[in-house]
Amino acid sequence: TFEKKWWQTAVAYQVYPRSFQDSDGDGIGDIKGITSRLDYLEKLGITAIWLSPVYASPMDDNGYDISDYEDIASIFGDMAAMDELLAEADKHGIKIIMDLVVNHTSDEHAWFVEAKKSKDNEFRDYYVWRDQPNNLTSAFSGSAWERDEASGQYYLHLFSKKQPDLNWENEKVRQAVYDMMNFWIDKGVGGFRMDVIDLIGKIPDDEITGNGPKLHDYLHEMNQATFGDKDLLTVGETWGATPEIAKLYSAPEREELSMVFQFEHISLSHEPDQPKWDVIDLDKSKLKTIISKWQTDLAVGQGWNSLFWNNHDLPRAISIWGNDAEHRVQCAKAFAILLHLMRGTPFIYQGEEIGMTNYPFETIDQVEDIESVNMYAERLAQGYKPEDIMASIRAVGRDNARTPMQWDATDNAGFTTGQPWLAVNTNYQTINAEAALADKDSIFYTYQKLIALRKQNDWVVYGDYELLETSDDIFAYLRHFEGRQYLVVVNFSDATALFESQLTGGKGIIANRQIPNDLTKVLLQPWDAFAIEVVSD
Ligand code: TEU
Repeated sequence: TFEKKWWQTAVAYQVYPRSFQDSDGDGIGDIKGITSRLDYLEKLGITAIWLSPVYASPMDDNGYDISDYEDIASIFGDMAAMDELLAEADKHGIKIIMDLVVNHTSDEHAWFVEAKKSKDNEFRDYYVWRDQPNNLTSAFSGSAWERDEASGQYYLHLFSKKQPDLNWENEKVRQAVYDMMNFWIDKGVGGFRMDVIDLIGKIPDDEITGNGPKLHDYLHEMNQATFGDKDLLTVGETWGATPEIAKLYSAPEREELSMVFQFEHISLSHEPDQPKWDVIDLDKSKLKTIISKWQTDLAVGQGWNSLFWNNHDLPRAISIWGNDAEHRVQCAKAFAILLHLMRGTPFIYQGEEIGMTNYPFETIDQVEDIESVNMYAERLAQGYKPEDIMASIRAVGRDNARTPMQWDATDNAGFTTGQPWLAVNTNYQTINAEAALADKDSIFYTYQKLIALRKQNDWVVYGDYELLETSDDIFAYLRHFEGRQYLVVVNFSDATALFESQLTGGKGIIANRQIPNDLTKVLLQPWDAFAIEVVSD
């Protein structure tokens, strides 16, 4: 027995504010722009928005470097606009999940400005200072330690130099974070997405960053001090989670988080322990094994899964693993059907629902992302050829996901009347929301239907999962719920494929081409996908 939660039936949609909708012509998306698109999101059917950071920030990492957690970046609007977004979203039945970035602050945050003043400043110990650096490296290239001229000491930054790491061992830091969370809870937010939360228990001297010994103590303490008695969705970003670790976060009796984002499937784009930039072909059989392991290991009542293909740090999934050219529409629907009929809370990244694609970056001056820009300089210095570095950025650079949302076929895809901060993908005249809404067979309506299916059917939310043995190109699974069975079959390839079974089909559920009459032999065209109730014998 288990308690049903609203966030188990929810479907969330990630908004990257900078690239969603500009309302004032400065070329940068903003909060009023988001509010103006709530009708669109309600039509899609989503019930929560994960809002990437909108807080005050010098924007070294597009807002993941926060200088004031209780203020809004002026390029995005102000607190009145934020309050309006919360109120309007509520009217549309949509909860706002705030991005909680508390592994680090901006170096322009008042705490760090104080901390830098002297070794005995009362905020000094809010951050991590050492007399000597060790071998820890930054996710954005180079050492994770930066020398502070005034004191001669080094501060830790696991991300950019402008993102000093907070010292979670300091109880005052933890209390300040909890107070800030309660400020937002009091405003009526629906929950938090917790940025790199698995790093807060780091032991820098032992070069331990992820999954430190006190991590779960801190999260339980946070839960009790903030959202524990509220019905909020909390999702931790945990690059280092295994299913066992995910249970520590999400088992209800542990009182930590609702769920985590795990990246085991995503990390198949490169060899383990190799840089993400050295991209390898997808091993489809591993993809099935990994996804299936997460589906079965996080049983209902013992933990909870999130489900996603895309976010603002990743390439567009159909571009890296699917087909974003001649089979783009069929492929985007196949990815959607495959993921949205699994157990867990799905997260859609803006533009995914219309099949947006990677951007054909050719030169580094077209790229804004600090991770890509720093990697480019580092690899150039190491002797890599510019064209090889650009090939990596084209494949997996973060700006692929950050090009402006394509709303219509007018200038700048309807994103802005000004000069967009990052180029609009040239395919916007065919790939845009207006065109999708006008075509009843569009990717948008496949997502709309999948979201509705989840709202209406407990088997989608809670059913057990069983992978079926097939050829590598086919991804097929059964869901079992209250004596009924549901079959999902996807041809995860550019070629035709044969699905064979001894099952007898019943009522069709969804398909991107057609529901087969006979499940004994089904010839699937590239990226065909269908779901059908199975008549048990
Ligand atoms: O990302 C965490 C993180 O580790 C990323 O740097 C990730 O490794 C990389 O993008 C994939 O190659 C989170 C945020 O989602 C990201 O946007 C921030 O830049 C980062 O934290 C720092 O806050």
